[in-house]
Amino acid sequence: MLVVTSPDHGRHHGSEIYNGAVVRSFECPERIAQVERALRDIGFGRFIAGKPINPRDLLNVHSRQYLDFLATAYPRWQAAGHTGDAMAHTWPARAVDSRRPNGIVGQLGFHSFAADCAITPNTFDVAIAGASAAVRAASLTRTEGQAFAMVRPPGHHATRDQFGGYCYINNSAAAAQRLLDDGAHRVAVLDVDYHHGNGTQDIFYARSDVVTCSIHADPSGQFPWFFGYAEETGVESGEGANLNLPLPRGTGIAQWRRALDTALAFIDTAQCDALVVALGVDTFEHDPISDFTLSSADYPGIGAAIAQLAVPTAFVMEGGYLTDALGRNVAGVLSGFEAARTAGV
Ligand code: OKP
Ligand code: ZN
Repeated sequence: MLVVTSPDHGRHHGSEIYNGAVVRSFECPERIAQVERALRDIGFGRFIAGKPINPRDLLNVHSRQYLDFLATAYPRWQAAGHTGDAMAHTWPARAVDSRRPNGIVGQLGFHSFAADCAITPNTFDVAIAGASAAVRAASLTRTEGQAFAMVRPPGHHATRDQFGGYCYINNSAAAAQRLLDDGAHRVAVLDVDYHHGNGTQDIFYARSDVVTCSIHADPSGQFPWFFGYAEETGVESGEGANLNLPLPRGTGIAQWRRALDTALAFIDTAQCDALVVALGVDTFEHDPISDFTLSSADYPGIGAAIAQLAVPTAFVMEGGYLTDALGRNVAGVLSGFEAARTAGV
């Protein structure tokens, strides 16, 4: 499988509020270093770097105002006399029609929804490079059949105009849109990360040309708290094109696999001719911020099941925070997928 990299990802490492203190984020450069090591150890894939992205690929999934904000937020933060990472501390909570303030601190709140997502000097460049790799992986599925975008920071929580949950640019959404623009008739995004893919849901919520499906922890007890419930099914022409499969605390592989079967049947029924897998492995039993109980031995079977859809497939890296196991678990999904594909089953 082709592995598309974002070589300078290590230039971004944010901070987050955790147990009442600001700490370095769980979403760290070592994550991708581990994935790369695990893939190289088993001789998996051919590595190529992402290419600079066409701005169109970003404007399809994010507003220009948001992209301009992200691009200038750090210098504006500094110019306003602040130091350290740019972080919001006030949000337009429950105010649907909030005005957009002028000041940098107010705009940080306007364009974000969580205190886990700081902007560092290089955050914008690194987030864009990740999206570039995701879009390139999507394009290459036309000739390759499948590809993996080995990127960070993740993207599935980023909405059209808000960052949060370690995500700034929605890499999986940009990949899905690229597949459409390359000629797919309908694209599915299957989000297997432990957390609900609220950003991807948001971006395509009123559309039927991208079908979104997320298997995740019940948001009544887990981030992103306010999205991810089963009754969120889409609006307007997107009605019925979003499927949320929330699962309880402690979910293990048997229950998780039943949800995957439901997801795959939903995608199959929608007659999608291309697929993006938002690949988080924070469903792992020892993940430090999650509470599902999947084991490393479970991941190859997940990849093999996804291969049954038999459509061009772009895998895009999302979460997974036990760095020591991240590589093994990602390699498990990808090699399970590839083995099933090669066997043609
Ligand atoms: C991103 B992805 C604050 C806790 C907030 C947010 C989790 C984001 C997960 N310290 N944690 O879906 O893996
Ligand atoms: Zn996650």
